[in-house]
Amino acid sequence: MAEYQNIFTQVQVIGPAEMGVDGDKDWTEWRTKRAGFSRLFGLFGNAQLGPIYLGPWGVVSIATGTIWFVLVGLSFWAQVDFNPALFLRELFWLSLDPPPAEYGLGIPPLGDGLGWLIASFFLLVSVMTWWVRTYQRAEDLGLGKHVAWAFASAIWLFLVLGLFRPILMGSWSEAVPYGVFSHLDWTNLFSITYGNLFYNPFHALSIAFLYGSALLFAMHGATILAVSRFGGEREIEQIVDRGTASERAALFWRWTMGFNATMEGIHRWAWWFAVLTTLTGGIGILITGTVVDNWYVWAQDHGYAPLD
Ligand code: 07D
Ligand code: 07D
Repeated sequence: MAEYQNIFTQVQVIGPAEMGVDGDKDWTEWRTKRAGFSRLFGLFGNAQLGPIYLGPWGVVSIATGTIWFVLVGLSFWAQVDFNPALFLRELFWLSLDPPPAEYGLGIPPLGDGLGWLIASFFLLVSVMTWWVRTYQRAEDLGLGKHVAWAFASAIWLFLVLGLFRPILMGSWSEAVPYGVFSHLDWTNLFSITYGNLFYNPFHALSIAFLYGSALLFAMHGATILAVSRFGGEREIEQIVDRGTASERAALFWRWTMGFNATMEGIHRWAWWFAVLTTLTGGIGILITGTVVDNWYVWAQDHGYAPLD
């Protein structure tokens, strides 16, 4: 029996599948009936796959997400005249674009943005229903709604980019195209059009939280791995009955930088940094072109870009 287990030595117990708790509602009914095991998955996480809870919202989300994906794919196929070789070669450069500016918020003809509009509707439904799912699964398991609210922050940026800002600007043409490089070109053009996004303080905040998220994730991941030899990855035990692992982890940081987070608090730090990345980002995008037309000029007006 291995005493100290890590990713390579972990004992993968294969027994009868754990089918989860039975609920008083229709939980069991909406869960798939089977579960399998994968040794490979077991190296990275839990070896058991399934059962998965579908439910009405899940089914709607997967169905509309698939429709979005297929519509974008069909448009790509049509753009290469249904030639598989061209499709593969051009995949990253193909794009389903929003309608041109002259249609405003109106309905464009097919081939001139209608496909983008219809696909967007399905993507919107898919993302929103997946959010409902994160909320309801948490509710049914008696959890807090932290995952749902964090996801809502990402959805906020997504909605600003593809729905709120285009509506405020009066044109779907403002929205992001569906394509690998086309959406990067859009991002670049957005920055240039509005006078360099680096001078948008909310972009700066978003970057600070994004970098901060990576730093916190590295610090937390490293700390827990470093004390896992003392059982530190068993977070519940460490919270309820703080043992030597948690104690050492705290001391490590207090000795290196004078301050240490707590076992609970570190997760609040992580949650807020991640949530604030897209929250501040969404604010930055929403006010671009609607409130501020040129961030460089705005920075000059506010004394942090040189007057030429
Ligand atoms: C690792 C979780 C898994 C998710 C993955 C993404 C699709 C899209 C559809 C080809 C971290 C799945 C992708 C389903 C396929 C078609 C039509 C999350 C993980 C693996 N971007 N972006 C990417 C999206 C925006 C920017 C990659 C989506 C803004 C830059 C991927 C959205 C701006 C770079 C992608 C979105 C922007 C990327 C990897 C929506 C400003 C890169 C994403 C819905 C924020 C990177 C070629 C990743 C890249 C990249 C998807 C929005 C900028 C294709 C779904 C408009 C600068 N973006 N993006 O790993 O390699 O995320 O691009 O808002 O350098 Mg983007
Ligand atoms: C996009 C949230 C929505 C996604 C959702 C997911 C699916 C797929 C499929 C699971 C990412 C839906 C998922 C449908 C499911 C499967 C398989 C989150 C999203 C709901 N920037 N920039 C940011 C940096 C420049 C620009 C944020 C750095 C240039 C624009 C971030 C640099 C120009 C926008 C950031 C840099 C420019 C941003 C994104 C450096 C281009 C945005 C945060 C070092 C030349 C976005 C306020 C994020 C934003 C954004 C970083 C440079 C343009 C912090 C580090 C100057 C237009 N930039 N940027 O989490 O919020 O995105 O800006 O140069 O819109 Mg930037």
